[in-house]
Amino acid sequence: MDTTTLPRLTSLHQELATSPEKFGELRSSIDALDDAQALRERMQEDGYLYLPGYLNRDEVLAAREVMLERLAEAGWLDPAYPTMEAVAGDNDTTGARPDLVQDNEPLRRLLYSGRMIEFYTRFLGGEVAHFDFTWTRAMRPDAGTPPHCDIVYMGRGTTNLYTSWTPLGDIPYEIGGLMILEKSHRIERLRAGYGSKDADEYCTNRRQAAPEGDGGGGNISSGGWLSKNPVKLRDNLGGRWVTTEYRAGDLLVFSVYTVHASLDNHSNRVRLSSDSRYQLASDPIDERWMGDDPLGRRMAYKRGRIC
Ligand SMILES: O=C(O)CCC(=O)C(=O)O
Ligand SMILES: [Fe+2]
Repeated sequence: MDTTTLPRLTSLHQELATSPEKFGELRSSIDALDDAQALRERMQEDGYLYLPGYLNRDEVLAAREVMLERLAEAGWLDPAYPTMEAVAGDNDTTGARPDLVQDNEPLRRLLYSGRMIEFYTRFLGGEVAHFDFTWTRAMRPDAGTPPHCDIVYMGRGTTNLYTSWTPLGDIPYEIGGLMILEKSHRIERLRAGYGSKDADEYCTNRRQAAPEGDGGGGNISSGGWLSKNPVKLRDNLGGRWVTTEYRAGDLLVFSVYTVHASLDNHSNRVRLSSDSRYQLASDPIDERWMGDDPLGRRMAYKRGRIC
């Protein structure tokens, strides 16, 4: 990769070093698509599979359209531009918008039937189940998502569990897509430490024990994040941050132990993407993300323990 032509890349406002030992492009696994064993070996080696153009671009754009019409109605977009351009309006709301999958048939079809399920059936080697909850995101021009592993939010079922991160539109560097810390799923001390925690557990023996809210309470940092500093984190753990300029139709799949984060959005547009989760139907599933209203029931899953 010719890193001399890259724009300035930041994550959480920190400038990423783009020297070849610290930064690179995602490796495409589209050549291994028909070979389940090769796909598993790549996942084992790198912690992710990048499948550019694997999904149907028109289906992705149909899902995008439903989302953007809804954001336009809610006043999130600048009405001076065509809705499909997703130019951000004059407000500061951002982040998770789980409502954008509701009554969005094109998005449901994209994520939970057809090519997506065909991929997982081959990759996992059996009947596939998915979480009912879908994380849909509308990220305005602002900071990205801090580094984390998904296991801390969804580790109460099988750990043979994978995330699909699906760009719902073209996401060049300036809009800021997902980045993966290559091979981080194999770092033993990370798996045994942070990777063994649960964002919904809190420490009953600590004064700041706080069952409310999103993580914290002595067990794990608030929000469940591994770090708020992607540059220092890479310096400590080694490896490269890898990412790309995504196109609608691309698919990125990664394990629940793989460290990931996102680039900041330096454009004037809203970044649309979704993350959804898949496993074997025969494996135990994390009940927190099943049913109609997982966020509403979140408090019921808080667990206290002595740390
Ligand atoms: O899209 C993002 O900024 C974060 C996505 C993420 O954390 C995930 O797909 O698990
Ligand atoms: Fe994540």
